[in-house]
Amino acid sequence: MKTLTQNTLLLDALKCNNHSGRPPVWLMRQAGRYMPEYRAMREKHDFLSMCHTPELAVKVTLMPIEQFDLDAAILFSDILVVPEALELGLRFDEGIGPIIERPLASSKDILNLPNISVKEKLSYVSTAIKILKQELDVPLLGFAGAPFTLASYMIEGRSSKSWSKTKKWMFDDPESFHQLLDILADYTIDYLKMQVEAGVDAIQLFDSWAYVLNHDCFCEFSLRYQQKILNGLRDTQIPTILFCRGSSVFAPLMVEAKPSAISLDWNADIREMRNRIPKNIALQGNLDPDILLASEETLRREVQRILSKMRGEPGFIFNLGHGITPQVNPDQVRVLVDTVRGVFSL
Ligand code: 1CP
Repeated sequence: MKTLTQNTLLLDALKCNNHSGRPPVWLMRQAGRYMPEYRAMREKHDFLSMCHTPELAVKVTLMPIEQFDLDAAILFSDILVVPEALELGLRFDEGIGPIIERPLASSKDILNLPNISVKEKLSYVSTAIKILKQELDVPLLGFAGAPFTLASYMIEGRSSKSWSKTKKWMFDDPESFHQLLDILADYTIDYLKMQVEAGVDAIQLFDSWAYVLNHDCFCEFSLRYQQKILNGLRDTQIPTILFCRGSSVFAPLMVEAKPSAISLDWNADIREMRNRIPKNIALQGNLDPDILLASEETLRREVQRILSKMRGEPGFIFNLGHGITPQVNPDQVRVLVDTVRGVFSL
């Protein structure tokens, strides 16, 4: 049994203090449907049972760590366990994705949200983290969804292209929308503090749908609550990563929330971003996830391209701009990781 985190590359990079000569590498959705072992487990268990059962969540979290030389693990769970804990009903339908069974229809529904103890309702997450910390020799990332993204699912009831119900509510009744975001921010602080107490080494906050917002609404309805959460965690000293889709546009604003790192999509030139974002904030990401579908040679070349743009940067974490897609061949993940680790060089 291992009890020490021996590989500190990720934590060093989050402090902008990685002088090892190569960046740490981990991948969003590194445990997922592209892995045959994951699909085999999904034949026996539904997705939510896997999240709810610590032994299964631990097994899935470890799957990519056992196969690839990744420098960090990310807890296997989902951002939507928070709305589930708020008793809105959650299921995942094949081919559709998440369904919130009792979405919020009006401001009255906010008042009817139950007053819950996150520690009690989501204690299975804490149990999984404690087991993982005994097993891992790389840092463990915890995570949560940011309030705007959680509110979007809670209002729409499912994934949407436009999130128009959410935006209509936000524009027509900003006061109650803020009330909802504020409640979600408080629960998220409790949830992430619980993860920190259980032993995670860093956390990532996902505001996946913030990119549907215009500049001013991003500041008012997304960034303000990211900032509230990071401020609420400040006394724990946990390193934090902020992820938004659309981060190319919003990254310079996200600096205000003072995260340890900002996770970039693939639309920006990471070198140019490095010049714009203060040097005490690390950068993560930037590889187009679809490059994993291209030939091995092209993949290696594109990984090298980012590596050479960021050579010598003490605050850089290699990652994709968003999660791995189910069609990816796991051999390509090995090629990516090996290229970052310097096993291949052109
Ligand atoms: O087996 C299956 O069918 C489930 C597929 C799956 C997986 C593997 C879902 C359903 N969630 C997850 C795991 C997951 N989700 C992780 C685990 C850690 C990792 O390996 O990265 C994390 C961090 C998430 C976070 C998450 N869930 C986000 C934020 C990140 C992002 O992708 O933008 C969001 C938006 C969700 C909601 C969600 N969960 C699953 C689906 C299909 C969706 C909907 C996505 C959408 O609306 O398009």
